[in-house]
Amino acid sequence: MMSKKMADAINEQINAEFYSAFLYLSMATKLEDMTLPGFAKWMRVQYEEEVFHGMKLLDHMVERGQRVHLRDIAAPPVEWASPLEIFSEAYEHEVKVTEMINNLVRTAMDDNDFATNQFLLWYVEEQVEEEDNTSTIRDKIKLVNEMPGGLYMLDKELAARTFTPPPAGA
Ligand code: OFO
Repeated sequence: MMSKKMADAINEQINAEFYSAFLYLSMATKLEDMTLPGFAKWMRVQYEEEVFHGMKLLDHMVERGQRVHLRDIAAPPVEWASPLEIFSEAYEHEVKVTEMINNLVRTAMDDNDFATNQFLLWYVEEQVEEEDNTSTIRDKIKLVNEMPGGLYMLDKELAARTFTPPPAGA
């Protein structure tokens, strides 16, 4: 049986994942506005990933017989000065999300809630990838900013990203 404290914390995380989705969707529209369709496509895929993260938590709550409390999602920012600013902020955001996931794991461990702890390990691994993806793109932008046409090349590279939901049970 999941404790109330654990259920409240997961409900909060569901909200945080949907906020992440909104944040990245807003970043995607700003990148469209900067005429960087490949960067925007990458962010749209990131939006889909965040919705998946939220839904995976929601499904786990349902499976464990817990009530899901959907809350207001805060409005994300709409303006950034450059793609570098966007990806730096995305990386910082992911660092914060990692801390939130770590706190959830701590709560599950304190509760001796082995099922939730096991379930959360997927998110622990996912956060390694989330931080790596955003920091790698941030660093590539720094590299190519020195070269004419560099952003254009990077835009082409990022356009290739597609969303593939992990197999059921993954
Ligand atoms: Fe859901 O990992 Fe990003 O925020």
